[in-house]
Amino acid sequence: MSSIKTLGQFIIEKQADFPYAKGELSRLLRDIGIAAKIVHREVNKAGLVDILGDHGNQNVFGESQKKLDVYADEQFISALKSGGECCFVASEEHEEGVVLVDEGISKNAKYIVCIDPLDGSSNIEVNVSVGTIFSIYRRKSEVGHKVTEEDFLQRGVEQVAAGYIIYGSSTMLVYTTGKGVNGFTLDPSIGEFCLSHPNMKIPSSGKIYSINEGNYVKFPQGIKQFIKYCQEEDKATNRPYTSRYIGSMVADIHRNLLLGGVFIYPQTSAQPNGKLRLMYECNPIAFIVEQAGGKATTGTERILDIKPKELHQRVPAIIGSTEMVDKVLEFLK
Ligand code: P6P
Repeated sequence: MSSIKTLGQFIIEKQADFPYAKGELSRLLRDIGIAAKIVHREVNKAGLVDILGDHGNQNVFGESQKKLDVYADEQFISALKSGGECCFVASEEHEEGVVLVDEGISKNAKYIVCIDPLDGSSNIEVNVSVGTIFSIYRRKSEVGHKVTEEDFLQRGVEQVAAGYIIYGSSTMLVYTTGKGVNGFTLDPSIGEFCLSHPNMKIPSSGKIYSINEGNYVKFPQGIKQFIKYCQEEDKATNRPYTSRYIGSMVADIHRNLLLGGVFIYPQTSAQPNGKLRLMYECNPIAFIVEQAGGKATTGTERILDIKPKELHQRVPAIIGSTEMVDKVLEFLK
């Protein structure tokens, strides 16, 4: 009897955790898994086909869109549309979000998905890991009616599920439905995500700090002091901290989730709210890291408690091992 447990089998098995579940969330998670496999295929041959380079358009932030950004966005939206369980998609690639409920089959859809289809895409052409980040909410307004702002501007604590896919040396899908975190590695030989990291837990401390020190002069004083603290020799073990920064949030978070560490993208004099978006970067990652036993704060409040004001809102982020996040907060006092 094969000991392999696929994502599909796992989702069905865990459906029992939700007594009233009728399979919609399970189907939604499977839809995301399917799109992830398609994006994996293209990311893995990005160097071989004409899918690199600018798409000629710009996204809502005026950032040039890489073709793979647009391709990934199209694949996830099409999978969500055909799956029929999602009524609205808030995507980094769409200023207003994408309404699916008018698309007929999604008229009874209960779920909202916030997604960054290809995060860290500036790394694509230099063959560095990139990722997809997604967050799932239950709609507040009545099924079958127009989607309202209260549907897609919900606090992170309202998430019913969140996850990321990392397209790295292997492709992994990591997700939570609020009952722990599980990781699945894609086995291309059978085209299935297989359970490889059951019940993931982030170490309570670590030696890795991840921050773009190129912005040092613009950091708040407390962040500068934390960086200095890390750079001092660690007297007890004589083992200083290690700076590791990839510039792809999913890759930095995934490494710290496995090894312990803290990821920081603070507010700066140039970006008073930081750079990372609340709805489809910080909230889903915060849900996952908290479920794995870590902590996620802006420096002044728990990320999951923030009441969103707008779809593409940015927030500062200090996310990772609890003892390391607390150390940063000490310097910010
Ligand atoms: P910087 C990628 O563009 C991203 O949104 C995150 O994936 C990453 O952590 C961050 O921006 C990197 O930003 O300013 O350090 O290049």
